[in-house]
Amino acid sequence: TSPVSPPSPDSGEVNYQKVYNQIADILEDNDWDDGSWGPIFVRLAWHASGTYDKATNTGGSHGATMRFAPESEHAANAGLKAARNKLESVKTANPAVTYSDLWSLAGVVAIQEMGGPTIPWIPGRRDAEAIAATPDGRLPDASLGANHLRDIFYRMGFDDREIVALSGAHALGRCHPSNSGFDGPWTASPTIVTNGYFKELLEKKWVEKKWKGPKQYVDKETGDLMMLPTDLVLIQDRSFRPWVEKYAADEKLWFNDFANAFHKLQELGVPRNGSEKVYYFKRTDEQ
Ligand code: DDH
Repeated sequence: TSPVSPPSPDSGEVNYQKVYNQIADILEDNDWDDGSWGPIFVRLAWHASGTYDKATNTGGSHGATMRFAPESEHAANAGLKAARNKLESVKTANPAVTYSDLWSLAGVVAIQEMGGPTIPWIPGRRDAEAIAATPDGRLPDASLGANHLRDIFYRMGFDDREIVALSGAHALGRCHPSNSGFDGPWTASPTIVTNGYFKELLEKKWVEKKWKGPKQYVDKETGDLMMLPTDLVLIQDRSFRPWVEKYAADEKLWFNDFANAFHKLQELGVPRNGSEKVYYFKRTDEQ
């Protein structure tokens, strides 16, 4: 039997728009990074869900097993403890909301509040014990190439178009030497969801950064922006590149594809029967 119990039917007792608003309220607390917890909340939701393997139906956002070692100690998850801790106040205020729903919802809140598309969201994830954690190595390694990207994302059930669409999340946030070894933001507006990642990929000249750290690229002109080796793969690979071009030219198309792919990512491995209520949250500035 699975160590993850099936979800309870949504009893309607939790007002998820209220929980959304509570997460939105803490997004710009303190002086986190570029002034927002948004990017790291998106990364938490992604790393909690991106462990999914469709062949064995293991991993995924159901379980929130990143609460426990060894998953919390996996190199890919370095730095995410800050995001998990930051969300504790919302968990305390809403004990009926599972960690796995909370982390997933926090990613949705962050994307919407930072100006991104509406992400349809469904509650009902159950938390699991450490035994349900997946082995290390299921998340992508930034130093590798196109084959690796396909191995990782096809394993979850994504295609090339969805790989490129999801990668556009790197418009947000930055790399931290203390977490990943890499350094710098991908765009000049790291707390706003835009198609800027695709534009920068195509428009800037990317040169290898001269430093002692891991191999990464910086824009030749200013040296202020960065790309990982896996980011550059998207303009080098014949099948990925047309999607980079389309998304750079058409932000609406990217918003649409990103919303679908991020929703799909959040649903991977979550048992559903099709009767669940789908939430479309209002942004705080629309209420
Ligand atoms: Fe990413 N990402 N990511 N990423 N990611 C990092 C930061 C952020 C890779 C590596 C890194 C996605 C795909 C990939 C975000 C969202 C998403 C960092 C830096 C590395 C390294 C971490 C640090 O130093 O703090 C690689 C490799 C891939 C890939 O091969 C495809 C996807 C699919 C998403 C998504 O959300 C859908 C976000 C947001 C950040 C910024 C975090 C922050 O603290 O800022």
